[in-house]
Amino acid sequence: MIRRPVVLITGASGEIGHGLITRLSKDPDIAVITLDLRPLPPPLTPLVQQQFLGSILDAQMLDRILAEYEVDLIFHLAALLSTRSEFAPVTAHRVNVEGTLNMLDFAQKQGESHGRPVRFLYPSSIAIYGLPSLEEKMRAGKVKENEYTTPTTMYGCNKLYCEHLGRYYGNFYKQLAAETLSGKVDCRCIRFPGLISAETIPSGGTSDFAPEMIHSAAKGEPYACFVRPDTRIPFMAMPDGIDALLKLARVSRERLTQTVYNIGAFAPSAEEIQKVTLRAFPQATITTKVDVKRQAILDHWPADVDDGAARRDWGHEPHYDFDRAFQDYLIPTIRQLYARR
Ligand code: AKB
Repeated sequence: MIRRPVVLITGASGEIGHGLITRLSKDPDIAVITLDLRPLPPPLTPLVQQQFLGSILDAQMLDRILAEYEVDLIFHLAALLSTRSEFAPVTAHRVNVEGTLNMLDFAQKQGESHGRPVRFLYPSSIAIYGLPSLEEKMRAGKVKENEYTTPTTMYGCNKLYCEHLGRYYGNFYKQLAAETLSGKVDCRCIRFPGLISAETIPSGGTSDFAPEMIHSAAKGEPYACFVRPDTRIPFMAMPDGIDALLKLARVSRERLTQTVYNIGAFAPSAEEIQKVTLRAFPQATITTKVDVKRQAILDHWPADVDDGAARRDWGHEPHYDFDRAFQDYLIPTIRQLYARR
């Protein structure tokens, strides 16, 4: 039996999956299969070859995919985000760590069976950082990949550990075995900032205050922002996040000097986001009602990231800065979205 070559996306029904499937579908040479607990939104269904409805924790499901398809590229997007993970840390660990281990093992088996390294794209997060205090956060400015890697959330711990698992599978997997088995998984991690999509609203994250504020304003719903106006973390427009994943997936291994890359675009304060949102939607009502516990999580995340390595090694270059993200992408696309509803 000949297995069919495909790209696999886990967690495909989430925000990144939405944009990624749309982009990949423009390439007629790429066939995509997906694995998620939730079905894809109907407009995306015709864009993929097959949807597997199920869990990354289901070994039988993964064996079925292994038997039917030859996978060279995996975008492992399935995860429980930072806020949700704090309410169910053990479940978060199961999904974020055991699930990722299952997917790395799936990639290893794929690589062993077809003989080529499987590219494994892993979205990590700025949640892996843990700045000790607000003063230090302000002093640190743009943090490098190897600085302040002391996360304070279950999600951050999970993501940091899985970056290491990816590096282990790529370079040291079963290093004491007689035959060399490492090198079958080519893991590439991006530490994402908060992502803002004009088409979808996130859920379960702590950076959600920005997209929630913008979408509420566009819908004409009042919004109580759960962070202080001076809260600053890096953000990126979704199309640039998708671009980064695709760029890193395509670049040849020789160009990469590290497994894990920061990527940045802009780093506004909550107050600055509120100002541009109000300029675009003057009727909006935006107030502040600080949730001290979620605020504490954000106060440990960096004000910005140093993405010099990503720019040098594989040409990361976001198209949208703060003004362009609003003027050219968020405002027009969101207006259209809610006008249609
Ligand atoms: C979250 O807030 O949990 C995510 C992230 C920054 O990884 N958006």
